[in-house]
Amino acid sequence: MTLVNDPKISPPYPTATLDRMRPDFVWGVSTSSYQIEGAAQEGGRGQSIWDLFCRQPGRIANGDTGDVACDHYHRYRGDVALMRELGVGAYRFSISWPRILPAGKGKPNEAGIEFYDRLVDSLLSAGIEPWVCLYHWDLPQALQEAGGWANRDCAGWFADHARLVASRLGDRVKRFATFNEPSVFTLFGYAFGWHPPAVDDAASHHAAIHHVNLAHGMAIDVLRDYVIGASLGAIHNMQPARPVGSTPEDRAAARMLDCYWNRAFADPQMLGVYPDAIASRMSAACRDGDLERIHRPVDWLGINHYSPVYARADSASRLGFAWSDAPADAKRSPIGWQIDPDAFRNVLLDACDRYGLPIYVTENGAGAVELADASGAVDDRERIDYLSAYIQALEEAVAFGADVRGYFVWSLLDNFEWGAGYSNRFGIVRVDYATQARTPKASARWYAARIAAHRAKATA
Ligand code: IFM
Repeated sequence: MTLVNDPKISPPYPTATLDRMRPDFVWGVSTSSYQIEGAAQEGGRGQSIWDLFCRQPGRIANGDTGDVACDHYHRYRGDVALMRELGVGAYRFSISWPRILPAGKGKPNEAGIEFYDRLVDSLLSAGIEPWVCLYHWDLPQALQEAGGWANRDCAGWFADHARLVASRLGDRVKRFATFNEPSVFTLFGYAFGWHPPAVDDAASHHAAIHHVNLAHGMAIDVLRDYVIGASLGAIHNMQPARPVGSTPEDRAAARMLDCYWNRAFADPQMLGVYPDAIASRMSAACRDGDLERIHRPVDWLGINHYSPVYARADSASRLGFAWSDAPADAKRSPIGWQIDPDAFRNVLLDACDRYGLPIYVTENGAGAVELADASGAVDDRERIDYLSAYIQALEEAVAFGADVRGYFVWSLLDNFEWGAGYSNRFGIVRVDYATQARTPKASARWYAARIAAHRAKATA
């Protein structure tokens, strides 16, 4: 029985009409290496900055680590079969840099590359297009010890990583993204101290931003050279940055958050300039010719979106803003994230106008602290409501002219949710971490039905 024909799909669930979506609209699911692979000490994998960070007391809820995660390294075949049942056309995953280059550079690890070889082959035989992201936050620890993203050399090491991936997978993979959410890992890692390398230093933070941008441009050039028929993009989280209060100071703070969160990467990568408000802060790291090396032609923009972000004024902040929770009266998901599909529609329209590129929504989803029934089933109606409202907003953006060509749910599986460990679940498929059993939730059945409905309309 396929998920779509399962009698447990019990309308009426709210739905978008899907009438406006292109016939070739891509429906997919996303994951990332450290969040699902596990096998942290197997197959010659080197350590990543997250392996060490998770071992620091108090960093991760319940002391969780990605050591085992969803054991996808061993269970990828079953996970691909699940995706096939969902009917997704695409799977976005990331390459663990330390799995294929244990020291970050130098000698490749064949066993690691073979894992991705097998994964790609298994996806292709299931009729699912692999979308590869080169970096989803798990920097090799050896490179961190050499300065990490604060070291300009890291851009070159990343380009070498891109070359290895392109030369080994580029005969079968055509969709590549450079980085996932660079503003998150630079702000959280180099300014707030919430993620590794857990520093708070203005010079390192701005250097990291610039070197990641440089790495993006260099990797795009490598991928173009090595992959025939490549379709290349970059993935940015884009969310409205709002003032939590109505004072001029809060409004100014929100403008600074907007620069760091939404534009510090997308603007130089796609427009060739840093936003005015931070341009002078970037000048120590930015050398002549760098902006041209960063601003390389890409084929699409990946947007990750969940909810608006908020700033408040803080005169002590070197960034010009302090991070804030959403206002108390905001409608929230079970993990406290604001639900505002209109904001999503507007982000898509704004990004389309600003960058003029086809857009793929590379992440969108809802976190929850969920319990399963005795059979492992989860009736995650709130997630269905969230996904439905956001897909509807996407369709509205398309109706207003946004060139949106695909949508990937975050996430296929419950997984390691960074500082929240395994306590926040984002999967449309439940993972029982004690047994590693996978059980599609109601949202998986709903998503499968949406995909099938669109396919039926597109081929009618
Ligand atoms: O789990 C993360 C993912 O790694 C990056 N985007 C947001 C997701 C949910 O927090």
